[in-house]
Amino acid sequence: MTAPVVLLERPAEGVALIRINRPDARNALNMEVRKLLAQHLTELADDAATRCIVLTGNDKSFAAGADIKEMAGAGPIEMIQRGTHKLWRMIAACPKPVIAAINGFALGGGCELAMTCDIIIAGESARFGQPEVKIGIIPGGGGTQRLTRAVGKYKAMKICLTGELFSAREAFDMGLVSELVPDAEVEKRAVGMAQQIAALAPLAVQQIKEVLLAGQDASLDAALRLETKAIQVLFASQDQKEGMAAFIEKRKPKFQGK
Ligand code: CO8
Repeated sequence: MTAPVVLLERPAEGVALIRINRPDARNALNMEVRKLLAQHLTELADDAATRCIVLTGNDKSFAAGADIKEMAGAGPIEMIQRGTHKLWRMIAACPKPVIAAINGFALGGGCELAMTCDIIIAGESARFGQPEVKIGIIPGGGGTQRLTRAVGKYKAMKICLTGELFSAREAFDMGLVSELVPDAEVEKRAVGMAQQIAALAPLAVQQIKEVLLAGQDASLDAALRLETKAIQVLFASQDQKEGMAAFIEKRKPKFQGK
């Protein structure tokens, strides 16, 4: 029996780890991988025991992009019928924080997948890029838009128009990577950070993700109103009462997501 192309693990309390597992294809994202990623993230969104998610690959590759062999002969109607765009949306719609833990290649759809995550932790030897232009297409998983929002027009244009790969250090310097760590530490650091987030108030954590993402594409005034409503609503939560009481009583809070 062949191993599943996506594995689900539980490395710590409150933390789920999704591992892309196609080492022979540098973790290229075929339809099966994408469907499983969408399925796991949708299920984890409804799983009360999961408060933070880590998405990772292996030591050689996070993901080397969409599976070129699977799409080389496809026509436009088949590309529509495959519904890849819907799967991307399902992956990006996860309301819980997702941390990308990246070793090796994060190219094309792999870089785009990382950019649907909320925090990116990369090993020092990781390589990023949007090389689609070199095979006659363009980034199609959100790369032209998310990359521009992350690093600005002039860096995004250079990356997408030349297709050149760039280092984890460069990615960190331009704001695409949240934290740069030694290669061997990537997964441990990502799980540690996920544990830290998992111990915090889940409703507040999810509101931060929602407001931050929705606010990016709204006017400052509308975005600030969203933020105001979100903080006001959180005053209805038990976790707000618990968090503030614990501070005043000088003890550790116990958050329940209520
Ligand atoms: N697709 C399919 N197979 C791949 C891919 C890929 N993206 N990447 C690597 N592989 C396979 C290779 O074909 C090879 O298979 P085999 O052993 O059968 O020959 C195996 O993985 C190992 O690859 P290499 O021998 O090339 O390994 P190297 O370590 O020398 O190089 C690289 C690794 C640099 C990652 C190299 O393989 C490479 O350049 N890969 C392609 C990268 C790329 O162009 N990615 C962009 C793809 S397009 C895309 O992502 C568009 C996304 C949007 C889709 C939205 C649709 C609507």
